[in-house]
Amino acid sequence: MFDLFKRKPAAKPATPADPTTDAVPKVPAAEPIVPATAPAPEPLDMRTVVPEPATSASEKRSWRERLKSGLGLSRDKLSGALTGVFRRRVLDDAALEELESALLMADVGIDATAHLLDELRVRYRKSGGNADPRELLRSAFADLVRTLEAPVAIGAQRPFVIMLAGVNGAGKTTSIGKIAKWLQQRRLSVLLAAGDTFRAAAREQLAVWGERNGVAVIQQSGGDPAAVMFDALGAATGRSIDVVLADTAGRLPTQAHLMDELRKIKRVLGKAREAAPDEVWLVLDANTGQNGLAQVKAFDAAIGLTGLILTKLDGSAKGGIVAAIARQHPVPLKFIGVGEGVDDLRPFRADEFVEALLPQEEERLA
Ligand SMILES: Nc1nc2c(ncn2[C@@H]2O[C@H](COP(=O)(O)OP(=O)(O)OP(=O)(O)O)[C@@H](O)[C@H]2O)c(=O)[nH]1
Ligand SMILES: [Mg+2]
Repeated sequence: MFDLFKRKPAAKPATPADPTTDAVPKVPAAEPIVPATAPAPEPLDMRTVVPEPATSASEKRSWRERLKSGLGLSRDKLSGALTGVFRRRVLDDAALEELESALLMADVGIDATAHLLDELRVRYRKSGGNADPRELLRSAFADLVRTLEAPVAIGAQRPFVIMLAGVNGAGKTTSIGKIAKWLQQRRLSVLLAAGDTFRAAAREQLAVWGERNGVAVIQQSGGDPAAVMFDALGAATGRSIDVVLADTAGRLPTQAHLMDELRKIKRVLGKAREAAPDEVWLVLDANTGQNGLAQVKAFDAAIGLTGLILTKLDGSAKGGIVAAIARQHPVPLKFIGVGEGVDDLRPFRADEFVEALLPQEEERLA
């Protein structure tokens, strides 16, 4: 179905003398990127949900197991603090107090904690005082974080451009490597744009991922990251690539000049292909906990986020941050990462997540 939307290989688009200026590059009329005979493009808001390849039951189980072990620290912190509540099975004031401190400790945040406690009170009352607090918490938590669930969709535009940003060391480059493989497994061709031009090591790191997956990497030593992006989109168009993953250098939202550079990268992508980038994702390290929320707000204000990737859940007890984001600054959570392996990054599914974070009693005791 993706072939329907592919552009025919076109001549490499003309590159302006200085692609990093804001001059709009001109495509010669004689060499249109989309030939006149090409099928009419689908409306821009048409979204194509990336299909799941046939996965064996054992593969599914293995992801659930990795997710479960990845969320172990967060689960121990949350469930450990709640054993008394769960054992007594009564939601009285003392239980609500215990719940409050457990949720705050697990980085759920003040706002989401208050919301969850309200929900628990209402649901408990509705049940006539019969409901199990553990089940109530599971369902209220799942309902809250489900609001962040959104399928990864590759629209009709080619090349479809996903730009990634985030603070230093959040996991951008490794996530790109993992997502490249994930997309290839779904029969989408991928090209990587090495927008981190500052460090040779950063380019090499992306090149290694490219090599591992047999994916082209467009890079430049030094120079302007926006120029790399422009070249990458030209190359992707010429090669009929489905998806360009654009890596950027890590930066703090307080570094105004670097945030300006990010805006410029985004602008230049839009000049290389109309309305690009199609997605702008922030990569968040789960260890940053509540500070991650500040990052979401700042990057969203600067470049308009369409998605999040939450990495390193395996090394952190702060999985509750997902609830805080859902409550305070919701942005679709596209992928979650629970390890350094290539298969340790998968789309976020609320039910799976809650199952791993707050398992049912029988499973926990198993
Ligand atoms: N345990 C664990 N480690 C991860 C995960 N995701 C990334 N990492 C590790 O985090 C480290 C930093 O990852 P990078 O991908 O280089 O981070 P980056 O955001 O590209 O860093 P800069 O480009 O320097 O800003 C690497 O050692 C990764 O292997 C994860 O989900 N779990
Ligand atoms: Mg990097």
